[in-house]
Amino acid sequence: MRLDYLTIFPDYLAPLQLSLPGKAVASGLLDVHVHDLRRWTHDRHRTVDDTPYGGGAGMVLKPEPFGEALDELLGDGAEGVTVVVTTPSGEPFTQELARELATRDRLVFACGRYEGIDQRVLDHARTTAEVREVSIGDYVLNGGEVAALAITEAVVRLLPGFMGNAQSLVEESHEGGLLEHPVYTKPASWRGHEVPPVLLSGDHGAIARWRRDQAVRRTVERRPDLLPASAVTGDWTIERAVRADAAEILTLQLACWVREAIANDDLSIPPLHEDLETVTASLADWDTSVVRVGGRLVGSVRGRLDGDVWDIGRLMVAPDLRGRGLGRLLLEHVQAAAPAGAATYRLFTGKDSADNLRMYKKAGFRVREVLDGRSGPAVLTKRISGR
Ligand code: 6GU
Repeated sequence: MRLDYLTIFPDYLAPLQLSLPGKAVASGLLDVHVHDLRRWTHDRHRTVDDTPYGGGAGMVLKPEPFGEALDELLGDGAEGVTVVVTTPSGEPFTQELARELATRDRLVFACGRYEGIDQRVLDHARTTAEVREVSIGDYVLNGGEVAALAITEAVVRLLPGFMGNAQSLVEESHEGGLLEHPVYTKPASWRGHEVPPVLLSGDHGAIARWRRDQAVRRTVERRPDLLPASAVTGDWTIERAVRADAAEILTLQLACWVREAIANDDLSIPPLHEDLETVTASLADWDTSVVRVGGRLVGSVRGRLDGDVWDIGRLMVAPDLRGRGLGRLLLEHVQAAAPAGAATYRLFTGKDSADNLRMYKKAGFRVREVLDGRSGPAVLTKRISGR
């Protein structure tokens, strides 16, 4: 892959010669060219900027130097070339965009400075090449050079032959849609802090479940925006229930448990017989969460500690939104909410509620017993990993 950088601070890009990209250059995988934008100026002062039309603070990078530079670098044929313009007003740089850019033959980075580059430079470049205006996050840097370095590193490490270990690429944060689980190495005990025992157990299944659990926990806590928003259409929120939610919870509960009653041929199940007062009172006893999509309450779940057991109950999803991962999301959410004292998750469902049983088993729950009564109910439990 060929990489070109247009900048007024070429020295800023010196790190490209170091470490991993440096090695890739040495091996011929990368062909790196850093260009001083002032090479394409023609005046004595080598001017690259001017005041903005329409007024305002700061300076704008003039069109002529960038225009001539891109003419020279792109030529006529810009097939397989993407011009990456680094700017805080660009589209967000993500792992997905890194993967896309890694497929290109050549990237030309135009590093912005000041208030930005005259827009006509980008409009004109779009007539011959793909142009992507890209931002690396919601903060403002003085210039796009550091952003160009960050983008370069994320892209180049995806090139075939660049990383020794392809599996380590797959396991990393963002490739699986979740943040990465915490990692540990020897010694097993350090300054009174222990490595979670499950990692020393040699039980690969238990280790995989624990890691997945930790990844979900971290994601719920730090990056709820990464959780499967695609599961539902439109904006959704998951929040702790308040008293004002009780009426909607009751309505949803009735809608959901009629189906349960039919599946299990049992009209006696408690959720069908509660009134508003009971539901309102339960909000004080349980840690209840509700999901809203476009303002509508479409799902709920609750958890409560009983000794060292985290009891999970009333997991419900509006009938018209089933099958979109909302139930799974709620289940992950309520598990992540278990307090430190909890060692086991426990929940109940009808012994003939096939969909529920399937989801719970997939999430690592196992049926412990089936209680007396027409609908079962089945008691499912799951050990909380690492405890
Ligand atoms: Cl790409 N450039 C600048 N100047 N600031 C930024 C950025 C880029 N991404 C986030 N902040």
